[in-house]
Amino acid sequence: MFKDQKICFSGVQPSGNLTIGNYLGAIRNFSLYSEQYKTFYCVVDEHAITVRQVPAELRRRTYETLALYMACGLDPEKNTLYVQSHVPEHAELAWILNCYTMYGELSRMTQFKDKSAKHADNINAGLFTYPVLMAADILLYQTDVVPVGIDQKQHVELARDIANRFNSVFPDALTIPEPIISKSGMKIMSLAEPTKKMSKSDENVNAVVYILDDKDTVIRKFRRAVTDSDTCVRFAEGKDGINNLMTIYSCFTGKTMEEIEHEFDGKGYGDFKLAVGEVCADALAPVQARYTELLADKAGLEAQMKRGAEEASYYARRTMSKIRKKIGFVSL
Ligand code: ATP
Ligand code: LTN
Repeated sequence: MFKDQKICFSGVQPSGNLTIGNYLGAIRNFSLYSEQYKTFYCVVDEHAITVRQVPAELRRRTYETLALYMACGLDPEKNTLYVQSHVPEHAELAWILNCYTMYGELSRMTQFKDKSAKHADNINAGLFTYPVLMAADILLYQTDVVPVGIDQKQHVELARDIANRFNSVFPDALTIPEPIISKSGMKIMSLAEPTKKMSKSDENVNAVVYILDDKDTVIRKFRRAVTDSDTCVRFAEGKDGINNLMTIYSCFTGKTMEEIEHEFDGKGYGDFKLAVGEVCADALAPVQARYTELLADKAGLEAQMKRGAEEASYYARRTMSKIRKKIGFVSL
């Protein structure tokens, strides 16, 4: 292995407006790793085209996602921030790993099952092999840790299986990555159907709080959040709506569930929902201000994309030249 430092890799798709699920489950935690690891945070535009995208929107969201990375506190001096399609080795390694991934393994992926139900008119091969591209993203950098939300754990485990299989044929080719799942496998749920993940591609905009929602919108969405007919704020089995709001409140304030129960003792759901809306809106305000500044400077974002791609390419080329040799491709 060629490494003198530990590597951390993660990615977010520019497939929609980012939600507080993406923020709390993933992006907010990314900056925690930049001291201890060499960090790569990628805008995975090649993943996004597994479902139909409008080209102009995909392009716009790619800039926006990069700007949001930076607005959420990722310093480009300390983290490699770049766009997947600018480093063609991702797609190249994905092809190779396709030949070391089994049909049965891919058929078991729950995201594939969900997405193929949702896009029944377009179950393309890319949607099916999506986890192989994700494995390539990770393995290309000889990654040690992958911070993701719990919904992606299965994909990181598949990346480990693929890497182990590849290494059993070509010893020491790839580092075996570990997933890092934030705070007790935290998963932020939809405000309308709290048994479903909050997802940026949800058609019901009231089910989702976007990082860029203004204060009135955030407060209104939380006010309308589906709860239960009980009146007391407590974390308990079957109270999915309240449990979700308590999780969100806890993430933004750092308070434990017991502290929250105590704080809202004797108060109703209305007061609690307003408090959740306020802490959320207040936490998002500085991110939004910074985002607006960054997005206004398109040339600055492009310069960052370029620099990030150059940094990432250096590592990507090292892995690919090693892999090409091991496999038996002729090098010139
Ligand atoms: P889509 O709705 O397009 O499938 P998504 O909202 O799930 O997308 P991704 O780009 O696939 O977002 O995910 C980016 C990161 O955010 C991943 O690490 C994922 O685990 C995390 N994430 C997404 N939604 C949530 C959520 N509701 N709670 C916690 N983490 C989440
Ligand atoms: N599949 C992920 C996004 C993603 C990713 C990655 C995450 C693509 N490549 C590599 C971590 C590491 C998703 O849908 N959230």
